[in-house]
Amino acid sequence: MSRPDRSEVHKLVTHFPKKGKKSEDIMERIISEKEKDMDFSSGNIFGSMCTEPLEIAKEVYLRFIGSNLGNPGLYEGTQELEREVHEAVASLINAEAAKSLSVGGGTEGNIIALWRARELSGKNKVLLPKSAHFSFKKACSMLKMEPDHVSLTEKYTMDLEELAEKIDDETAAVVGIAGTTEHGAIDPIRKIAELTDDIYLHVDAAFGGFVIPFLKESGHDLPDFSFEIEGVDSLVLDPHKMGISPVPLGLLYSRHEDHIYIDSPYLTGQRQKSIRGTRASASIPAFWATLNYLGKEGYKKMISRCMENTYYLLDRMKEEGFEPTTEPYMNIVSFKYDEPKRMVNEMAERGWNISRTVNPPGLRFVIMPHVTTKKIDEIVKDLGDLK
Ligand code: 0PR
Repeated sequence: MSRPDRSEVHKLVTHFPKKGKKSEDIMERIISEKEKDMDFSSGNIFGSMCTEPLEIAKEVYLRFIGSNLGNPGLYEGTQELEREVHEAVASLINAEAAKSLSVGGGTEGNIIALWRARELSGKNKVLLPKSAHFSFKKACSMLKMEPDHVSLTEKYTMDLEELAEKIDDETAAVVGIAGTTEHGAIDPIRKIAELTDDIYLHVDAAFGGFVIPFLKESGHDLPDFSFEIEGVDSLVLDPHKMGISPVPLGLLYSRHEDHIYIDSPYLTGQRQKSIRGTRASASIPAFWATLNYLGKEGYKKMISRCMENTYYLLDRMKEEGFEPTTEPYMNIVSFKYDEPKRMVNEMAERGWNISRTVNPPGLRFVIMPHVTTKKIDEIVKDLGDLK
């Protein structure tokens, strides 16, 4: 292990102020730094899975700013709202009978799911599609599990034949994705479950979990992905993505009794099941407010608008000569492009945030609720200029 050069470390340290400063001076600096951050309300962010929270969510967040469900006995009100959030979301994904846990997001949910799979099976091989988010690399590295990536079909979903060949006695878990990071593709979870029998099946629906149920209700023909499929053991979905909750908030549902926990005798709660100890919990009441404010109708409308805008972007990009990598499943769309890094950087110089895909190289757009048709017209024009 190499240590950083001490003189280098020293150069980076800002001195801790000797005396307190005036709040006006503090705020002046804070405001000037905040102005450097990109803002969802600018409409220029096309590369993020998050968006501007509702005003009511911001107000609620502030009220619960000190809330910490790592020590739940002190926060009975937060706990009650958490219980209601878990139940409400369970009803979207047929998880009424499942155990639930608030987590920091898809990453923590995926790590805990694989941890459980390893403990249950005593094995360490993980089969997952090549489209899986990089959080699984972290999970496997921490848990000393062996990832084995399954190829994708031309629709960017996991190849079932190859999966069937790879499943063996060493397999601890199979992972399916409902809404891949790069293309929004949905793996055929029902068919995957037919292959996994008694092998742990985890579904990463971090993004798609708040999209697919509402699109299905609006009449879109999308596959099942959640607990209506008997073989699904656990599923993570993130309110802080398409649930438009303030960060950080993910929800992990599991069919099994909780078998992973640590005793926490000094605290009001006697055991901890998440990776974090102290957990900033203000996003839970803030999300409770969001889902009560929008209701199913509100989410359906919001997501339908995102889909209309996705198809609007698709058409405008085609007119400009860009070819989509695949037809969009949801409000993520990418386009084949040979030099995505250059384009992402040059677009950033013009004030736009877009991201890129690796497989295949391309440009990726997430059409979140803050994106407007006016901004789509503007961004497509700039992309055309820089092509
Ligand atoms: N699973 C999937 C399918 C994801 O797309 C992501 C995140 C995760 C798990 C991990 O979720 P957390 O980062 O919440 O733990 N995908 C986004 C990405 O890496 C995360 C993101 C969010 C990136 C906001 C940028 C941003 O501004 O692209």
